[in-house]
Amino acid sequence: MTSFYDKLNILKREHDKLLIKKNEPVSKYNGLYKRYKNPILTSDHAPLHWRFDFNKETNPYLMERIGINSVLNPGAIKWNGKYLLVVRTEGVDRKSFFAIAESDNGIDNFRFRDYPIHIPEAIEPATNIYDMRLTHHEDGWVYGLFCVERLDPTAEEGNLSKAVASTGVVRTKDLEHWERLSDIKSVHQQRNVVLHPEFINGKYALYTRPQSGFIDGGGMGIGWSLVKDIANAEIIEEKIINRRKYHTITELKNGEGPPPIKTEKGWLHLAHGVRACAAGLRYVLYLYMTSLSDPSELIASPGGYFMAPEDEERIGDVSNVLFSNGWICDNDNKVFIYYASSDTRIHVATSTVEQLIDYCINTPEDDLSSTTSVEKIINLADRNLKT
Ligand code: BGC
Ligand code: BMA
Repeated sequence: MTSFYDKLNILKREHDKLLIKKNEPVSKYNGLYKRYKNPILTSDHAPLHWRFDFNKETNPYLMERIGINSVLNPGAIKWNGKYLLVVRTEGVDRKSFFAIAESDNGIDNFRFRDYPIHIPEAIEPATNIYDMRLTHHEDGWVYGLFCVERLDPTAEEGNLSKAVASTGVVRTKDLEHWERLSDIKSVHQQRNVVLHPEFINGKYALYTRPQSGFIDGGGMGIGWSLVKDIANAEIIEEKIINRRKYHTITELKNGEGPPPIKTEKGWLHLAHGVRACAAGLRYVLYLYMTSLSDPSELIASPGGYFMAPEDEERIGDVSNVLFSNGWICDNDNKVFIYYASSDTRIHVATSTVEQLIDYCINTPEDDLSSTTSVEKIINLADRNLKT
């Protein structure tokens, strides 16, 4: 029989092999981005020392004591030359927490730090926290805005699914020590709140997602709100800057992804759109641009999705979902898009600022009918066939 220590050595060897596995782009071409073959992080990447008790006396069968269910929806930032992700890590108990994983090249060899992050609790403790957006703000701090979820205190007895989503805020100067600020106050439910990286008229600017209920709640789309004090932020006025529409990819919900990238042509935004169908909710990623002089003014709105779940991405805990709240733009304008598939694992796709702008400006808009959609194809076919 294999001894405890032999089993432990095999476990560690297999884990090391997984962590150093090389990644490569897939060959399928669309000119917009390159997907990579392997997920960059899965639950198997979680450190063994978070999961197994390595002591033969207390764990004679070398059992996994604490299981990790999934890794998903990371915030992203380039930090000291590394591609750093703040990963939503979910245990088998369905509780999410944050953990940093880093890589030198942004496409493989991601490795979790030794300990997950211990986020200081808010005055009103939460049941679950998830989906952090990292913003390196011009005030010098790195902020993390994340969803804070609690059972709705007004839920009738026995209804254990009625929840309230609000936004928690932390900040750090070193990605090691996190200071918790007040949760953002709002009369609405607020998931997917993102801090804009620059001051606007001396104020902090937030992308919001006002809803009256936890899942649908009829919010009209991605909002924009200015707040004076980020340590005690309150969303008072909201303007909808990216509207949901009937029979589009955003019919049921949409939400800002990571903080937008500043380019010469405007702010480049990555967001998710959701529609409901017989199989459940389908989440896809889309892009849009807003003006440099007024980041709340929409200037480009390419129709349809930019990325949707493909092949094995379609399957997981919450199937048919792509979600992204992290991307990194390098000095040479290469963009690393980090996204999770089906709430289960994390992938990377790469593109460039130039390609993404070209995509935003030259992709036809959604003119909201089959007739207008087919006309665009006929026009393009005409131009290609008659020249
Ligand atoms: C889950 C999230 C999900 C939200 C809305 C939460 O309980 O943790 O992943 O986005 O519900 O479905
Ligand atoms: C949401 C998000 C994500 C998740 C998605 C699909 O509303 O906030 O956490 O990826 O649902 O379950």
